[in-house]
Amino acid sequence: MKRIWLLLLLLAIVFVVSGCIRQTTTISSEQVQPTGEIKEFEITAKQFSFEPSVITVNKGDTVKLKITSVDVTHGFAINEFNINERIERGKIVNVEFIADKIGTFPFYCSIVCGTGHSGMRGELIVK
Ligand SMILES: [Cu+2]
Repeated sequence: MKRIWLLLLLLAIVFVVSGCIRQTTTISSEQVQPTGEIKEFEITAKQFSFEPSVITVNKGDTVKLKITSVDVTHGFAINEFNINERIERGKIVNVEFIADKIGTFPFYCSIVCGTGHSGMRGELIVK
């Protein structure tokens, strides 16, 4: 009887893990046609959030981010676009990339900045 529960638990874990993986799966095509559109966003990092926390663009857009911190040093990272910047207080960091994949990509603070650090995240949505 115990074995069955163990098996069910294992199945549940596999299910949850595969669900997490699917969330970050991206649809990409080899040929990306740039739309020629430039989407600019000013992002403010502070303990413990990004403002705005959701950025929406279209596939092929050139995305320009101007990121600043108003308190301590933060990080800004989007794994799928190989972005990982150090955002020091009061300095503007410019990030530019082409949104060449469709999907929802988490961005997050990559430098430990205090107790709420792990919750400091947002989303880049590419349609
Ligand atoms: Cu942080």
